[in-house]
Parts: sequence; C-alpha cells; structure tokens
Amino acid sequence: MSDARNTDHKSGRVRSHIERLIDDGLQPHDKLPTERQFADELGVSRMTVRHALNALEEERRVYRVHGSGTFVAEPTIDKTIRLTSFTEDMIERGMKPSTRVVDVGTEFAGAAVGSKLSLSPAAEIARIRRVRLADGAPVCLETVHLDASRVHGLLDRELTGSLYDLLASRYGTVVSRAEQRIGATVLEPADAELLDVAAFSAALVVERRTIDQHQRPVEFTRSLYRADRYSFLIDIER
Ligand code: 16G
Repeated sequence: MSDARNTDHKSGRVRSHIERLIDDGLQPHDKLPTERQFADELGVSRMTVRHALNALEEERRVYRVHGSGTFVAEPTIDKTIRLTSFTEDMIERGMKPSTRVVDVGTEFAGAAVGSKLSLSPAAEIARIRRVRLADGAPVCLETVHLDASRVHGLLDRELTGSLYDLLASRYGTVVSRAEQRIGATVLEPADAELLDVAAFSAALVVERRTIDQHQRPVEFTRSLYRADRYSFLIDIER
C-alpha cells in the first residue's frame, strides 16, 4: 500500500472509532479524548488522528475550541434538495416535527411578494409565521405568503400541522415544483429569540416559490434556518 493510501486507511479506522464513540453514548458538547490519547490508545500517529478529526469537523460531527479541545457537535439536519415539506423532512430523519404559530394575518401582497405569486401588489395575501421544531428544538422560522383568494378560511384553522397536507386536502392544491434561493445571513434579535439562539447568530435564509400541479405559483416562503442545526445536501451527477 502506498504511504498516502496507508494514511487514509488508518485515519478512516480512527474516524470510525470516534464515530462509534459518539454514537454509543456521547452527548452533544461532551469533550472527546485528546489527539495524544487517541494516538496512544489506537497505536497511530497524532497526525493520523488529526486527519480523522479534520474530516469529522468538516462533516460537523465535532467542533474544536482553540485551547480547550474537541467536542461532540449537535446533530445537524441535512436537508436534501427534493421538494419536501418540513414535516416530511423531519419524519424521514426520525425526528418529531412540531410547530409554534407566531402570528398570522392578511395584508397587501406589495411589489416583491406580488411578483413572486404573479399577483397585483394590491391583491390580498395570507401571511403565516411559524417556528418549526425538531424533537422539541426550534430549527427554522418560516414566513409563508399565499394568495388569500385561494385559501379561504385557512387562517382560522389549526396551523400546527403540515401546510402542504392542508393545501392538498382542503384546497386541492398539490405542490409540484419549486424554485429555491439559499443564502447566508445573521438573525435579528427578535428572530434569534424565537429560535432560541444568541442575537446575530448565523443562519441560512431560504426563499422558496412553489408551483402547483396547474403550473400556478402557490407559495412564497422565506425560511430562516439555524446554521448550527441545518445544512443542505445536493446530489450532483456527471
Ligand atoms: C418547508 C418549505 C416551506 C414550506 C414548508 C411546508 C423549505 C426551504 N421550505 O419548510 O416553503 O412551507 O416546508 O411544510 O424547504 P409543512 O407541510 O410541514 O408545513
């Protein structure tokens, strides 16, 4: 085996060892043994341990604090780029979704949202702001905009379940495709409080414009995801 492959092979073994250690009972923010301890225990060089830790840090399974050591990271939710609802996402990941409705109301579409929903700026839209939770922890703050004329009575309903299910079962609207823009931002203090993180924490901002089965725009949603709990996974093929 060449030196490089040998190093890869060894650091792969160290990495599996550390992953097992995490899976078998360590909790988020628990401290891991030092590089030296791993090296002594597994009979490899510290460099090999460092390679393994680098890979785990890149995958956000661990994080390092300069001068203190390496710690177990909070699990992140890898969201695949398929058109799924928050509820489907969480269930697929074996987590329990729940929702806290922050506020709902109607307002004028305005120029920006109107153009996304192909509505006049003076048209009425329904606006729903909800915190979405995974296993009880807030991960996302969503602001949904819908053409109010297509969702009569929606805002009087219980909105703690799946919006996509409600749109399909009550209004015959099936989401079929979406355009999505993903960017980086920091959370304003009020939004940070809703997501239970410090003001100005990093977040991913995702704008989604969803199209229904008749090729009409249904939803324009701006979602703020906690950057420490969320990442997007993109399958690419050549
Ligand atoms: C996702 C969508 C959001 C949609 C919601 C419906 C992204 C970026 N956003 O959070 O646009 O309104 O799912 O989920 O994926 P629900 O059916 O569980 O309410």
